[in-house]
Amino acid sequence: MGGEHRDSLPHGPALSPSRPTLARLTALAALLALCATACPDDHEAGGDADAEADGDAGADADASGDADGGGEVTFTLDPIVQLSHSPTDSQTFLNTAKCVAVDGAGSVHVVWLEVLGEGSGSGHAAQGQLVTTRSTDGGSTFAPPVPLTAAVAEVGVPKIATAGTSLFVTWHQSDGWRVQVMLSRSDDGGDTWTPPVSLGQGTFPSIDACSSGPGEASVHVAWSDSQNVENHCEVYLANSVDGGRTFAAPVMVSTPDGLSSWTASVASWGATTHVAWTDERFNVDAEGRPYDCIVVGGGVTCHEEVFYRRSTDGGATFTGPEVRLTSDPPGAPQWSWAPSIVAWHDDVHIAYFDHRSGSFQLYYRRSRDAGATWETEEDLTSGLAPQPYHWWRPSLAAVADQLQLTFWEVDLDGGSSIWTMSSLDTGATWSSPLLLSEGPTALQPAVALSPTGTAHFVWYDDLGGNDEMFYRRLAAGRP
Ligand SMILES: [Ca+2]
Ligand SMILES: [Ca+2]
Ligand SMILES: [Ca+2]
Repeated sequence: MGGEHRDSLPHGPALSPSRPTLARLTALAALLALCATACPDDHEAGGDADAEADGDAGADADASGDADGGGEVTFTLDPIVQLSHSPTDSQTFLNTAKCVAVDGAGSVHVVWLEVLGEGSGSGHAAQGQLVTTRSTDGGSTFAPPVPLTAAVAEVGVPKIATAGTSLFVTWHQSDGWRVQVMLSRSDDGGDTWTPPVSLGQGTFPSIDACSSGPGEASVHVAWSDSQNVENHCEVYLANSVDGGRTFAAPVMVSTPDGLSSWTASVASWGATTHVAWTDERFNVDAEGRPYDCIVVGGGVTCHEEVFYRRSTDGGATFTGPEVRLTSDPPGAPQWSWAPSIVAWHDDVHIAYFDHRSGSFQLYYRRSRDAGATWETEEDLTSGLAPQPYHWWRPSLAAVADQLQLTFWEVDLDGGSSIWTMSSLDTGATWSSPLLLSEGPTALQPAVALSPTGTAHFVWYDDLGGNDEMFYRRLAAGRP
């Protein structure tokens, strides 16, 4: 079954003495998160600093006489760089947030989990250590990995966002009784990190950050948690308006309706905060009865829908409707999993994978009005030939008109490989998939974009013995 056995998703029940590990979804696994790195000042400042990035990212069909020198973007795929060389499994997980980010100085930062003791599901270790590495030359070379934490019990994979030269890393870990969403910050480009603080109870956080001025940044962390509402997950969001120094108490984003809402993904731009997630409210089993994969703990009827909700006051309140983005026929749901959401000004982009056609395919929707309305869904992969066994876990990044999507292909013979697709016209059209990985079982990719359009990909792969982290750059050039 290819990568499926390596991608079981633990959800968010409480850790307690009677339940020492996270429960596991044993059937088709589920997700991975993307969190945008959209930051108005950061990205626009970056673009201004690089005059070559001034032209439209899209192809310029009549470049002749183009005074600004704009023209068709060319991409160069650089060699793969191995980031980890550890005897333990080096992993990331979940497309709903990113493990790679580019800061305002152009440095590339990557975070992952070293699995010191196996956990009960992907993306979580009974004993683990978070590590990070960075490149200060735009991804050409990376420093040796350094620890972000000591060895921690019951810990999840880290995710990262940047605003200016500030870095924010979030993950979950047990305090011995409950699972907490943690955050650590660096205000010096990764030289030093603050001691981790808890933002609230929950698991598998997604994060985005935006700078609104020197020394100012808003930070948004979304997650799902079953420890506050009885036996099911809802989506929560914690916000900071002081560069991550303090966070307001978490607000609930999804409806506490007794049916789970999980795999949260967050993106923000200005005062608008976008949250997407997977929701059980229309799920039914084979007999048509309500079915909640979080409550039941998996099974073959994890047939969710993707939902979206926005806040127009920086995440403080969610008063607008919850928007259903996928719609299977009533009584016949199919898997719709793990949204990845990003925002650039009023453009909001979301990708997810869905089993409605009989295999997992990738789908995309966009909003051009900051999430007020959504355009028709686009099927990105089912028309491709030949078809793999599945396409899994799309992760998006956006800079201006350029979108970068990464995901993995589960082969019919059980291998897996990492791919990317580009859009240079704000998601109107997409390139053919480009193969990025070379190893046998590459999994769980994430992507970040530089202001110039250069894409930075990371994933992990087992090259014999244990998993290692890999990086590859798709460098953008303009005439
Ligand atoms: Ca390793
Ligand atoms: Ca709910
Ligand atoms: Ca569905």
